Amino acid sequence: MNSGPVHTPPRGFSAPMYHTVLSLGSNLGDSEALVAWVVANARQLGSVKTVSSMYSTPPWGGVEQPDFRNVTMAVESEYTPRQWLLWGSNLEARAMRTREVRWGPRTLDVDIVDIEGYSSSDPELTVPHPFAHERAFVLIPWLAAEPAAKLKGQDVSALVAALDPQETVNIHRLGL
Ligand code: A4P
Ligand code: MG
Repeated sequence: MNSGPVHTPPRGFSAPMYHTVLSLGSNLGDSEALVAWVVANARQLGSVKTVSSMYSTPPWGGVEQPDFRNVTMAVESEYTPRQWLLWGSNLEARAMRTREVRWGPRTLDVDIVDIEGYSSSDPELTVPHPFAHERAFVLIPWLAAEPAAKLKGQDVSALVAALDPQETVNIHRLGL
């Protein structure tokens, strides 16, 4: 029986790396600090590839509420899609996130936008995120972070170009 360290994988074995795009949002509490805290948490995992600036975005979805702060970031790690989902919901809980209104105000929202080479229609984890392609608050920061990004085979730059100007005119990049 081998009594060597159990944390070392067998030689030649390597877990798959997932390139995962996450959208972070907040419009309650200290939104900028909360979003920055999530980015810092991901950095601690050593998995952040690229992070957009912070953006101020008008609410999407028809609920009257304050503007959001949004960041889109790309991470690459051995975390599985479910582990990222769990990671995000854990941070949402620590930010005292409550769920009263769908698409309503929140201290923190961590959504999985897309995972390269992976798709799922499970309601618990739908990938790509079903509304990502039409959400300026996701696409504009994503394009800034990853200019060559694609979503469902389409260039994110083309999706941004196709957005209704009324949806984008009040989106502002903050110097953060
Ligand atoms: N779930 C399924 N797929 C995913 C995924 N790809 N990423 C499940 C994350 N979660 C996913 O989410 C409900 C359930 O979705 C979770 O249990 C998870 O297992 P939720 O966050 O509890 O509910 P919600 O956020 O109220 O609904 P939903 O549909 O997730 O809303 P969104 O899509 O998060 O949108 N406007 C601006 N400008 N900026 C924003 O950030 N955010 C929203 C919320 C609305 N308007 C916004 C913004
Ligand atoms: Mg959500």
